[in-house]
Amino acid sequence: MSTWQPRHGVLGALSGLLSASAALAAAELMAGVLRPEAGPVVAVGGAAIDRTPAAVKDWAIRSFGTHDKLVLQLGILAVLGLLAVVLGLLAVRHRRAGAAGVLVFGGVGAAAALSRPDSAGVIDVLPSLAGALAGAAVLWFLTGRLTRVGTPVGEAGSDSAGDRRRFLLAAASAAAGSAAAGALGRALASSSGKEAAASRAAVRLPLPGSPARPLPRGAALRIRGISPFVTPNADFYRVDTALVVPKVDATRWRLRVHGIGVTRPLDLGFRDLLRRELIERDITLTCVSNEVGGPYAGNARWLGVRLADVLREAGVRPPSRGGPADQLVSRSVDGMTIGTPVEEVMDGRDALLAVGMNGEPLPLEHGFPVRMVVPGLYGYVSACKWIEDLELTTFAAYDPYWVRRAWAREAPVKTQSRIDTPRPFARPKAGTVVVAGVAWAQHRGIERVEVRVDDGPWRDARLAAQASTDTWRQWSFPWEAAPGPHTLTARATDGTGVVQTALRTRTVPDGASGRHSVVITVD
Ligand SMILES: Nc1nc2c(c(=O)[nH]1)N[C@H]1C(S)=C(S)[C@@H](COP(=O)(O)O)O[C@H]1N2
Ligand SMILES: [Mo]
Repeated sequence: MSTWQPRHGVLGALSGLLSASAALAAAELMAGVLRPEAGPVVAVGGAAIDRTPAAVKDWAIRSFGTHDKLVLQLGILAVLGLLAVVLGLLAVRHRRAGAAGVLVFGGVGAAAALSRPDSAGVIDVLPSLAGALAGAAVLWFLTGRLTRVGTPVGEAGSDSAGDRRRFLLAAASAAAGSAAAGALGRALASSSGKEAAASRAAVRLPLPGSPARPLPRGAALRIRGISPFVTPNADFYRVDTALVVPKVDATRWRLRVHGIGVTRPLDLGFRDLLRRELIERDITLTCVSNEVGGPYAGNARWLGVRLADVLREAGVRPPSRGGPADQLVSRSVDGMTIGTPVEEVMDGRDALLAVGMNGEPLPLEHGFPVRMVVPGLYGYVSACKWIEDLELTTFAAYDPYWVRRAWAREAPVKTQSRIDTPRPFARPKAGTVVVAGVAWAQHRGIERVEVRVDDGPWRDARLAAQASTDTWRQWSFPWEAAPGPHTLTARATDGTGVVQTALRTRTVPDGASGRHSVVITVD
């Protein structure tokens, strides 16, 4: 081996980075052929999400919102780049150790893929394996060239300029090869979702046998800055653990219904669902990770079949009528498990197996072809997207995904109100300022919203007409604002007379409580 020179460091680091690119590209290509979910970045990211403590998950959602997944993947790439540089530097001195290091990281990717709840078994090892071999080979090859670059003139076999050219040529080939393989892998991965998109485009949603009640006049206020009564699909919040949106072909979709107390197990296809009586309902969905005043709530017009009817057809009785199962566990194609009380699903509320959202088939991100929606319960205990299995069991016998991660077994939505306008730190002019927002207490309804300015008395806001107790309700409060800094606070009272508590709690384990305040300055 030649004497070490500073530029060996630079070229070693470059070799490491090229090796990592080759590894990722080969893995993406293999994943594109087999299963996009098994690509190492997605697998490691997914495994990281699975192992994320509730508080960290919460922090990520709070800090990065819907970009949490992008941030996670960029973080993984950054760590990988750093490790690649280290391995490249190591390989300059110890070629074998460098290449072996790459293989070890391939092992980490493979283990991560195998550990995912939706793992397809050994084939999920192949992308990381292909990546590890390609990466190790590139590192081995490049650092082999490198040891000759810069050999002092006069030593046997030296041809410094020629060797450097050969190294750079090899490096450029590795880079070009990786780019090509990576692009091909990406193209294959995106075409793997084509059947799902095509089957969605082919869906003709039947008219509901039981349409949603027409919106009462005055249920949708038109106030600048307020959340619209119906959240357009494109603006509807998205919270899930899927780094790659599951692409389900509706023509091949099946839903099994089985478990204790099921006397007639069912196996339904998408057409079977569409042939049943469909009901259409306005229901507000909220996430347990929503902070007081946060954005993870949305209201949509859902179309679907009554989940209780399907369960009854399978022979299921609720616990109050002697049924042995108190928990309904829904499973998605991506391995999510969600536990819902059978009693609530069958108590007459509009629990749905939804196929439509605001007049179109479910968007892929919101669970196409079928998801659950249950009024009154947070999404993580009710709203399984990309559903494929319903199992009747007990709370004692089984803990679903989030319950194993410190969240509560049962989680009814807490009464909340949110000030949409004015925004925090706004500077409205003195005079009439319209304070407005939304309040929700699904399945109990909103009876009253009050607003307080600074430490003044609580005063009634005007409520929009109530569309249903399962939806949020808009409210407004015309305020004669005097110049200076002010704190606006809102509180709601639900249909059972319970006033939104001032007691602040964190989102873990069963949803944030407390009142939303906004600080502004009136000019
Ligand atoms: N398959 C699957 N379904 C899921 C989740 C998930 O991670 N995977 N997240 C749940 C949570 S926590 C919420 S709040 C709702 C959010 O639904 P949305 O993304 O359509 O708003 O979906 C629920 N259903
Ligand atoms: Mo959620």
